[in-house]
Amino acid sequence: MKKERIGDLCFFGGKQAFPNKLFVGRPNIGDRAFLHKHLDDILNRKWLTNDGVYIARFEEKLASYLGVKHCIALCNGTIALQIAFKALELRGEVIVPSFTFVATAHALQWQGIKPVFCDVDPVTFTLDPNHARELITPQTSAILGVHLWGRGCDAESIEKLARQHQLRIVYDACHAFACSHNGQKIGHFGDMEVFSFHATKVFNSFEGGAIVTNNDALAKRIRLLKNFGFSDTDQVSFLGINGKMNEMSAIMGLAGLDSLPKFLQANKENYLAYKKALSGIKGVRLMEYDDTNDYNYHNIVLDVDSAIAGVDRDCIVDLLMAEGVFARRYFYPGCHKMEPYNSNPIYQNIKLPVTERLTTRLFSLPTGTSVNKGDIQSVAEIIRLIVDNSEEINTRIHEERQPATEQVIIDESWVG
Ligand code: T4K
Repeated sequence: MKKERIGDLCFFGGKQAFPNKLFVGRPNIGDRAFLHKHLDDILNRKWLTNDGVYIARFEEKLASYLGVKHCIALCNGTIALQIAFKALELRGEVIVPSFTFVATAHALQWQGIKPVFCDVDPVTFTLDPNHARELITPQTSAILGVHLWGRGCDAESIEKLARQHQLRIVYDACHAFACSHNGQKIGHFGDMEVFSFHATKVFNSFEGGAIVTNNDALAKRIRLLKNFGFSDTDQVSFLGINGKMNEMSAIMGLAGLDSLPKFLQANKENYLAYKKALSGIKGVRLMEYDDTNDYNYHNIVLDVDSAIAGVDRDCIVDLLMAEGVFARRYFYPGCHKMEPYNSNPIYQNIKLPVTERLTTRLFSLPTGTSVNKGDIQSVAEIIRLIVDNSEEINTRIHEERQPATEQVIIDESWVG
């Protein structure tokens, strides 16, 4: 049923639009017959992890898809980042955007490396090389860029800066599988790039990740690092960890990779459907992808200018949540405002104006193979209704406002 007046909104007593809920990050799942067949094979052969045949096949397929020399499959993106830092022997300080998922910063901190938070470019939302330049100190060992939501960092300026100061470069490419930058596939930039194949990514291996590099020596070191440092049976060469992917994850990854064209197509169609359905809503702008590169369109990110829309981002998110649309305020409030950074005196006076502006304005909407065009139309209609009636909504919300986000989260009907 189309919602036409404020009273139709669930927050104000109307019927919920999506009783079955719509989630950001709903997994895209590949061919089930393939999965079942190969799961049986894994069980029959009784080889479950530790460089099994499916892991090797997954790595080969990934390397070939990306056109990189080496791909090492790992248990998740966070451990992959940490292994990347260890392989490069990073220490001291690493420059990293605050506007990212907290795993990017935590992976540094977990290794005793100080994340030095950098602002982002207001257009691409990726690390601002000019600000990065100001943050370089004698302790800086690397720049860690994030290809946020699949849009590539300014790799050319970062490369130049790193060369001038003899810094290593790592890219967190967890959002950027199947994307390109200046005509080059993501995966080829910096010393190495790190992907995530978490359930919420464009394709997944349940949990999983990979490091890709064109550097032979680094690849060799990463392979040792992910397996406790074993260089031979009973022979440990240095401090390693258990970062291995397992066979079950590898077949999930293989199934996802085979279905990737289908996932990319669904995402692109959803993006275009959102674009059409949201057009003309004042103060609400869909994040753009230019035509010159490949994107996975896996993130539907909206920017709310409250001065024009008449309502703020949080109001729209609360009203959508009440409708069963689990929109997310990625990446609020920014890593520097999260623990352990926020209360650490060394982070007290940092100024990241672009990051701080974006964290109050952006939010993500559901997409992927679980979302259909009718869903998109309904979500956009709800947003349009909110903005068209912003004045009255603001008045009523102040009277009726409950913490809607919390209410919905503790409502367990959506779990399972
Ligand atoms: N770098 C960047 C830039 C990243 O974005 C990430 C991860 C990493 C590094 C680290 O990579 P991994 O170590 O995770 O491989 C989720 C994911 O857990 C996380 O992987 C992802 N980024 C991040 C952006 O999103 P949360 O805290 O938002 O997760 P959660 O549990 O709230 O779920 C997100 C949404 O997905 C919900 O709407 C529910 C839905 N969902 C989730 C799962 C797991 C499903 O529908 N089904 C599922 O199975 O972090």
